[in-house]
Amino acid sequence: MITLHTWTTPNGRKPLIMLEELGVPYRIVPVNLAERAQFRPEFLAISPNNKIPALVDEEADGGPLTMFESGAILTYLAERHGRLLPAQGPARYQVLTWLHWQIGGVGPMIGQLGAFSRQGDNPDATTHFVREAERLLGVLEGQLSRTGHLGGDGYSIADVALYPWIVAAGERLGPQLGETLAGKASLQRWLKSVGERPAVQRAMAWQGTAQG
Ligand SMILES: N[C@@H](CCC(=O)N[C@@H](CS)C(=O)NCC(=O)O)C(=O)O
Repeated sequence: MITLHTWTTPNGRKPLIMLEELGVPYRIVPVNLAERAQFRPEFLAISPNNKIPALVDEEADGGPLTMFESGAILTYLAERHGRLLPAQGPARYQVLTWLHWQIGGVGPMIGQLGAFSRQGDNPDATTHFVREAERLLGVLEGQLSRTGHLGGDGYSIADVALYPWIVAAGERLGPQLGETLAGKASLQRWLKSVGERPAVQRAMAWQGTAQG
């Protein structure tokens, strides 16, 4: 059985989307960040970087597996179940390229923009992260106008990783990014098509309760 330690944040929803897409049995242990549960010893034993998500697979090939970092978790689940990541060739590395672009760029930059916008006391930092987020959204629009999905023609773990971040940007950063997001036709088409997937809808609806 897979146990996912997670919370209702964009990074936390990525593996939840993936598990719903796969349709495999899993249970959820909520790690309430507002209660600083990420610093409890039992969680740090699984995720020493004190960040969600983390995953434990008791039945992994070769013995029980414990891991953190959303990109590593998505790659593991995709390989284990042979889904949402081409097995080889250029198509595989395209997906991995855009997965890493999300994890190294979109997540941290939009995350920092959110933090500085909430604090509201550092306009230079806010301006810096707005510019960087706008740049990344421009790169994204270019990619999505060439390909149907982030990592190529097919829906993949790159889309799984990106979707909760774009939803969060739209919901929480309207004053900073609303116009930029609304003006990007390919991004809006992609957002609608990924958002219509039943697995995505189930994962995005999770409200932080224990499950399984
Ligand atoms: N690179 C990590 C980032 C994970 C991350 O930033 N998680 C945030 C929530 S979205 C977290 O756990 N923050 C708690 C903390 O920093 O104490 C990943 O992709 O898994």
